Amino acid sequence: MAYFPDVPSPIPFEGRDSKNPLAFKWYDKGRKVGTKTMADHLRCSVAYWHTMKGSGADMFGAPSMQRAWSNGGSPMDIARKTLDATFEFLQKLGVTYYCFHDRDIAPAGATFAESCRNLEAIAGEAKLLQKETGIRLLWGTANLFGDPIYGQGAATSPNAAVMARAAAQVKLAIDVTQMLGGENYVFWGGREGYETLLNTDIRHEQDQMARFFRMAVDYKKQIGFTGQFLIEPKPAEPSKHQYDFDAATTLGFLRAYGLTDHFKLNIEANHATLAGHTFEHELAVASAAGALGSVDANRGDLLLGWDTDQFPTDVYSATFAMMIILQQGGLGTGGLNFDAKVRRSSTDTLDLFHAHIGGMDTFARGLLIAHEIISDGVLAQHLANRYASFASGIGKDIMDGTVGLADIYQRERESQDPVLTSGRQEMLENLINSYIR
Ligand code: XLS
Ligand code: CA
Ligand code: CA
Repeated sequence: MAYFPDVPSPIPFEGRDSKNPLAFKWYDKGRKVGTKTMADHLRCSVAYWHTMKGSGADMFGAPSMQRAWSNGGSPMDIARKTLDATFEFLQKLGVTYYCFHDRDIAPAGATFAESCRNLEAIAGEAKLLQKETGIRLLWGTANLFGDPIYGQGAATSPNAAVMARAAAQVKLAIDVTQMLGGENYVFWGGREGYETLLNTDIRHEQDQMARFFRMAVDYKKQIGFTGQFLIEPKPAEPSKHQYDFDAATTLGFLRAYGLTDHFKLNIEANHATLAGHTFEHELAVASAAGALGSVDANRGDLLLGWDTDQFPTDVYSATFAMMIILQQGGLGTGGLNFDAKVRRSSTDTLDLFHAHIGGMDTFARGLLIAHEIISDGVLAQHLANRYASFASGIGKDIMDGTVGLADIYQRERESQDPVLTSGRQEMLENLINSYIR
């Protein structure tokens, strides 16, 4: 315990009136909400890349954060220190899960073989720390976007040698995830897209992507990996057009290639807004398809058009998210991964705690409100009434497939006009607000 000496272990819960910045106001891990504890509902997770590896650097400026674990010694020494700092951070925060990319936890070597050895070595040490602390891996993934070889795509590279390298990298990342008991494995295709049609064969690239996923599915079966595969949609950035644009596009792709049974989606709030959707829209589309697997809990900025990956603070948005999650009976093996980074000007390690406390409190509050709304059943009642006309008569006949256009035409010619009923949007919005107190 060396990197966060000023932080209590674990961060206490002090309740809504506390003014202590190093205490939870809403997140009370053992508190029962319905049949599960808050910790079991939310399954919070820390993102290794932002929290432990983030430096504050941006396109206009050098790193702004000096982390004690990021300096001194060889790249492998630094990787070991970072791993120690991670487990200290997780224990002090009182969070059970973390997520990583292969290149977050272990440095790339001079050759691919050396990169693989580095990863195997650090993963072995992570396993010991997990055992010691009870901390678990929510998901692992491979970084298929940082290395310049992936500049024109990884699975969808026009160069077969690059696609093969990406496949090899994913194979080891899945092995390591399995070895660490990872509960999911994520595919995020930041470079799986294109910049210009002048050099791109979309059909070929989509066939490649499907083949890549199929090989992963086969491999998963081969080694008996029981974690859930997740695809994380994002419309753009770094690619101009990304093939996994949003939930609906990704589901369509999986259906087209017969892959639906093997994947669920990891929905990120900021990616939803970049796609021109709300966070809850993406969650609802995934959930309606039975494919909402996990969540990257963060937010964008209304006024900035890129992936700012900020910590979530919007109780309203968290309430909507938790309503969808509760209605589908939870996230299963998934969780809320805070794929979020502190701002460049938040330069202290304490800021990392404040940020996660805020995110966890926001979702804890969203959970409590959503649970109350659902338990009261008012919204459900309204929804049932709104579609009630399909329970009998022509509505039932249409949905049962017992009538077609000609039958309906005969009937409608002699019928009275439909009676309009109000959608009651404002009343429902007020109702939601009445629960946020
Ligand atoms: C980037 C993505 C990435 C994935 C994991 O925008 O959010 O961090 O979550 O590769
Ligand atoms: Ca993400
Ligand atoms: Ca993101």
